[in-house]
Amino acid sequence: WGTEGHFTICKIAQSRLSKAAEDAVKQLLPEYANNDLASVCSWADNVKFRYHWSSALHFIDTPDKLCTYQYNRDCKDEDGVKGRCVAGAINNYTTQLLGYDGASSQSEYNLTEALLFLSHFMGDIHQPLHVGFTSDRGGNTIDVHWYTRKQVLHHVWDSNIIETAEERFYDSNIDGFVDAIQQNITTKWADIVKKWETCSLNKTTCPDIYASEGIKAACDWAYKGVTEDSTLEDEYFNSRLPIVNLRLAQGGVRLAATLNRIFG
Ligand code: DCM
Ligand code: DCM
Ligand code: DCM
Ligand code: ZN
Ligand code: ZN
Repeated sequence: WGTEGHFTICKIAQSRLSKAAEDAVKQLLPEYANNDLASVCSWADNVKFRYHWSSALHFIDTPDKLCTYQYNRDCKDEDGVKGRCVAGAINNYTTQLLGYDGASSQSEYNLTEALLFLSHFMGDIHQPLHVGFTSDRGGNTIDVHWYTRKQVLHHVWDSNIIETAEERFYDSNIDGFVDAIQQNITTKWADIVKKWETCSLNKTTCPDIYASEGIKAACDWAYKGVTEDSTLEDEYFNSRLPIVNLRLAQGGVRLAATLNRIFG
């Protein structure tokens, strides 16, 4: 996601934290965040160049056209190093944060960075094209038009759908967009939110589930009907916006559920 998507997911998540998780997050956030997780939710994108090793941790490449994800088969980087993908990163930073032992504790890890990475990667794993096909790099090599503008399909899902919704329906105001999703979480989705939060086998977090849903959504909605030089406009926007809203909601709910389990 772009900054707006990550901001939305972290806003939703922080509003759902237990007291223990809220306190731990406040302790771990850098001073300049002013206790606002959403303000640093894109930090991991800003450090991709400084921390070059981290750039492979934002996505998963799955086999072309298969529309399935398997950790052992797919979670590796371009050199084939296992665990170096967004699902592996979520597991690693969750494990690091489980060692958090209160405000004065000493960890062998930088748990501030662990929190910012986990919050960002929980967002990215919910972007369908961050669990896309290998040969098109998650839609990065697919040229399309978003209305009249030249764009790549990946960026349409990272940013354009969200930005167009914000402009059209919320007066270009991100808070209105976030509020609308939060309304849906307590009404339309109230009954299934518990399922989103639940993790199999008493695990702390379940990135394999989130990634499997992601590649399914990529095939059913992101790639579907799109070819090189397609023009994507109202029909695509109106039919895909509900999927973007759902994935942002799930990302926020699951980030909160994961942090609540970590710090509970
Ligand atoms: N892992 C996972 N799903 C799998 C296999 C492993 O989530 N199908 C997790 C368990 C560990 C981490 O990934 O936390 C690294 O596992 P490994 O060292 O087995 O690759
Ligand atoms: N910073 C920090 N711990 C983090 C992230 C950032 O101490 N986990 C500090 C490093 C920089 C400043 O905040 O001095 C701004 O970081 P950035 O440019 O990465 O946003
Ligand atoms: N990306 C992806 N799958 C890939 C490569 C990149 O999902 N195989 C993501 C990471 C960024 C965006 O696409 O969000 C652009 O990546 P880059 O800057 O590496 O072109
Ligand atoms: Zn992206
Ligand atoms: Zn990212």
